Amino acid sequence: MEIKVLHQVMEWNEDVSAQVKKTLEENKVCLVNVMGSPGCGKTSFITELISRLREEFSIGVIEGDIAGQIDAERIAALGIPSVQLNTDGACHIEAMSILHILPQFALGGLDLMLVAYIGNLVCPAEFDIGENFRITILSVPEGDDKVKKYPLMFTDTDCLVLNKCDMLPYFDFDLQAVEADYRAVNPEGPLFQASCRTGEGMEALVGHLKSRIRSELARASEEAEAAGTAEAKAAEKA
Ligand SMILES: Nc1nc2c(ncn2[C@@H]2O[C@H](COP(=O)(O)OP(=O)(O)O)[C@@H](O)[C@H]2O)c(=O)[nH]1
Ligand SMILES: [Mg+2]
Repeated sequence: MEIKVLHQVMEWNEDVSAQVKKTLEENKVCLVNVMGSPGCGKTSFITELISRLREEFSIGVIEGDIAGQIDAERIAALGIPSVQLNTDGACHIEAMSILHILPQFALGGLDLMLVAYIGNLVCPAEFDIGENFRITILSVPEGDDKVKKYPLMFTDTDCLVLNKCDMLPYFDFDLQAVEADYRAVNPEGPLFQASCRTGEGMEALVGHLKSRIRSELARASEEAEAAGTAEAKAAEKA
């Protein structure tokens, strides 16, 4: 029996993600999507990033979870504006949800929006939420076979963080195998070993992210300037 494959939702999502991108660009905000399994350390990682990036960037956080507001509370306790997105059972975030949430922030004053995606290794890779770039976190206790089993999460990402490296002595986790599997699906993607618990590896990782965020913000400024010049020219001609 032939099975119909429908693409409508994805197309609709892409259209809305373009609106998210436009809103972010107009406000010169860089959106970073942090993805990974439940418990891999997304919120811990965001907390680490906040403490290491807040001097340079003004930060907002969208915490995606199926239910509850524990994580948004963790972020708000740091004095960072945060919104909890509850998907009420859905395992992915729609770009439309991000578009609705963005006006909750004073976007004009923000540089960086961090999104903690719903904990999941299957769906997140398939949904473009208008992000500038993606980080996938894989933590040591999850096992070293995850890149092989869920390749899309590691293909469609701009950076892989191996978190909880402080746990390496206690698990049979083959770092070299994970790196080889990652290279097979994402030959150019940077890979960082880190621990949100000990801070190990965070400096190199944060250095990489800082320069990536800076270049995204510089590009948004250039594009806004170019759009302003084009508008001024059009007004001159009129
Ligand atoms: N040992 C260790 N535990 C960590 C590390 N990062 C996070 N955790 C712990 O892992 C658990 C889940 O972290 P959380 O940030 O809530 O994960 P999330 O569900 O992906 O947001 C918490 O108990 C954290 O304290 C790490 O690098 N090492
Ligand atoms: Mg969390």
